[in-house]
Amino acid sequence: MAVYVDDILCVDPTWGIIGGSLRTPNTRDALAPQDFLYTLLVRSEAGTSTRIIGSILKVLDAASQRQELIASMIDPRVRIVSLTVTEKGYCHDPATGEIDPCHPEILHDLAAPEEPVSAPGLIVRALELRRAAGIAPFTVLCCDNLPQNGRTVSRIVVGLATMRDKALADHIASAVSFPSTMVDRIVPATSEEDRTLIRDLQGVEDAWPVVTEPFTQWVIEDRFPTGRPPLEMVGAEFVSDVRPFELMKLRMLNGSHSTIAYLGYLGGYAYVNQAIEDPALFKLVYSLMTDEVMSTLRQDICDLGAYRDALLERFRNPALRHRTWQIAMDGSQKLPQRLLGTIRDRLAENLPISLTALGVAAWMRYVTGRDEQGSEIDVKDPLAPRLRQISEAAKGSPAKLVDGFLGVSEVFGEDLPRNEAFRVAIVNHLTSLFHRGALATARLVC
Ligand code: CS2
Repeated sequence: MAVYVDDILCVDPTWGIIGGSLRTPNTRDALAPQDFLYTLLVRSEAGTSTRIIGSILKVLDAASQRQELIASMIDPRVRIVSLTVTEKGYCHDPATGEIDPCHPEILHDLAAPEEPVSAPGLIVRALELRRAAGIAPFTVLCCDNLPQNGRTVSRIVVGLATMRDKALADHIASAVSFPSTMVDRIVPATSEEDRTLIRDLQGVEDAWPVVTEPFTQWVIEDRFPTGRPPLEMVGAEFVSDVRPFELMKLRMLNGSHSTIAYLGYLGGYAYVNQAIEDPALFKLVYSLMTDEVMSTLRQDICDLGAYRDALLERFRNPALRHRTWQIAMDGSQKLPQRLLGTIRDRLAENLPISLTALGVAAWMRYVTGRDEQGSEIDVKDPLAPRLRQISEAAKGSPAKLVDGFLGVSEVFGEDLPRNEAFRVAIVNHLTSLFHRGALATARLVC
């Protein structure tokens, strides 16, 4: 978004971004001394280009600058509040898309609505204050990898407001726009090597450069009642229904990404571009998209074969050091939209699910927290403690592990655990992953 808005500044300098960090002050502390400017490094086999991004006016740390952040959110000049808080930032049940009323941050925000700590809590509070002051609401623009992300966030925000004040909830439901979007650009987490590269290339210290790929795609529902930047002038696509684009991206790119991440990490590959060079993993991901995912998508929005081939090229990008461990994070929040949606659609048609089921089994193998050499895996996931308990209770039995994990309804819902074809496929793959390992299993399946 910062790049798109930076591009717009040439034609319309009245726009800008105020960032809000909910988790840590690190980005603010890094960018404040450099006027919130940062270097964008666009890297591929063809080389590296750099540019300075100047669209961020400031970044506020929610923990220590909460009231300043809320004050910014109720400023009438602020027309859009966008969200890139990752799948786990919505305090919701990934299987149903509904708010989790027992989430610690939701419990906090219900008890202290004027000091919200969650993204939904901040949005409800700001909309409440705008309503009280007679200021038109902002548009809420979700840019995270959630299914029907605008509608999902609308249900979460209205759900929280309903638990506080029915009239406020009705106001939000009727007056606030939550357009859906599909955002696609691979952006590995910034590393020390990136900072060193800037120093070598530009001779400057940049505390938080951002490395990415040349490819970018942003598809947005055009529902901005209080205005928006002319993003179509800088490459964004406005459509009436994002859903087909979102399904294609979440299931083709992100479903493959998660499968590569778990099998690649377990197979000893630290980076995506290394894993995709493994013939077995390349063939597996190619077949997963071709033989299982593509049949669940609308065939008319683009040449899906060409889209698949372009994705594989993007995964191969040797200039991006995208860690399999980074993508493997938060799998409990990602699996439903990345792999389980495809599986449900195919089970409904009595179609094979072997390849997508392997992605799910690889996640289960990964979250046991032990790799194939017996070393500990640093599993980052909001449900990690619970997943660890299930793993310990299973005492190494693949069937017990599967039954334990399938019981996590936030991930698998109520239907999949009852589907015997799904369960058997997962048990067989997980047994193979334990006995043969990830790469041998990938070779066997394809
Ligand atoms: C990745 C995504 O970390 C992950 O889960 O799969 O961040 C992916 O890089 C983006 O969705 C690409 O658009």
